[in-house]
Amino acid sequence: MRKAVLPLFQAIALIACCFGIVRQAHAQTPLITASDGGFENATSTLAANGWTGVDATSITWFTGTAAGAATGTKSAFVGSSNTVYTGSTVSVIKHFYRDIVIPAGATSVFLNYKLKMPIVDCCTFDFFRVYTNTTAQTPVSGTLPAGTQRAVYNTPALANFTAQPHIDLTSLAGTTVRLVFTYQTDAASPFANPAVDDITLTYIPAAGCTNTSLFPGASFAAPAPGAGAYTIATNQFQSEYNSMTGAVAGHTFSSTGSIAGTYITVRSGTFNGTLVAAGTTPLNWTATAGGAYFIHYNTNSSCGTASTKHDQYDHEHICCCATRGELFQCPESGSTYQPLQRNDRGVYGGHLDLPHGRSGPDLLHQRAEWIAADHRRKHQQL
Ligand SMILES: [Ca+2]
Ligand SMILES: [Ca+2]
Repeated sequence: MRKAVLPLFQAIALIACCFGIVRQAHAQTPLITASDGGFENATSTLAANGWTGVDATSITWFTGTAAGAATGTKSAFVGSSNTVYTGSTVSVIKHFYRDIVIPAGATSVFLNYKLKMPIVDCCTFDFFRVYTNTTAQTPVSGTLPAGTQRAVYNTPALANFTAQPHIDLTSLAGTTVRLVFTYQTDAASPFANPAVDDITLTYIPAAGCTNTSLFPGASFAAPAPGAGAYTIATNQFQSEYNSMTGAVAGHTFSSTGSIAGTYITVRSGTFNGTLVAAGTTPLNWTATAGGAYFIHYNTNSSCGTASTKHDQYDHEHICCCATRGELFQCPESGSTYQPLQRNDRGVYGGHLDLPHGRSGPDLLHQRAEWIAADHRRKHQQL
């Protein structure tokens, strides 16, 4: 018999809209192609490599061969054109950026790049900076980005492209990050001249979990677009899965659990089938094909479970005897427990009635010599 549980846990599937964002699982998946991150496109512009430049007025960011390369023949560099690599003699703040979707549940999300800066203006004058903005924070020429600074470089001079410490962006999984690379100078010599190459952003996809206990026991039909939130269960364990049928290819769902941090895994076809998506509630995912989907709930990405506590009871009658001072757990229904040797006075019966909804194992640390549970009726939510 499946136990009911407190706190009540709601599992909800909601049709949201109809676009696909799901990626499949492979180790060390790149989110920027080597060509884009290495500025190797045949056309030497930021745009041709998938980046957006802010303020094309020199001195600003260009791409091409002028600053050399860590890999290939090209890089991004500050200059007066895509063939002239030079620092700014006036005070500027110039950026280039791109937006990247980091899949929900992604782990080890690392940004790496190689920096060259043969001229520096130590220590509070000229800088190379890396920011992460939200997509609502558009970089502006002359102003530092509004997001979070992840790295700053000022000194010592880097004569060649040099790998910089990786930046951990795992906390941004499930969001769209705007990577911003910024050049900032004063108007005085020396005139720092950063160049960047081999920008990579990689992650390890969520592995997902596979529970083996189906609850509720019956499948439910995928809610229709616009139907609003569908409550699957109000007493779901974080060790179970649901069975949803009739999903329409291309429909996007938002699966949620009412306990913060609940880790949700969606599989297709069978309960242990192909991983569709995994991540912390709320998890947005897309039915890439029509059919059945299986939604698993766990306490964390390590597939932790929670299902043994907080049993809920309507009523409980316990034969209780002479007391003699020992703390013990309430026995299971039908079992007996003898914390101390029974004394000669023997049993004198009695009932201890627990109020509705009280948690037996947590409350029944009674003092008694001998105890036997004679009836325990569990309160089932469904
Ligand atoms: Ca390159
Ligand atoms: Ca300077």
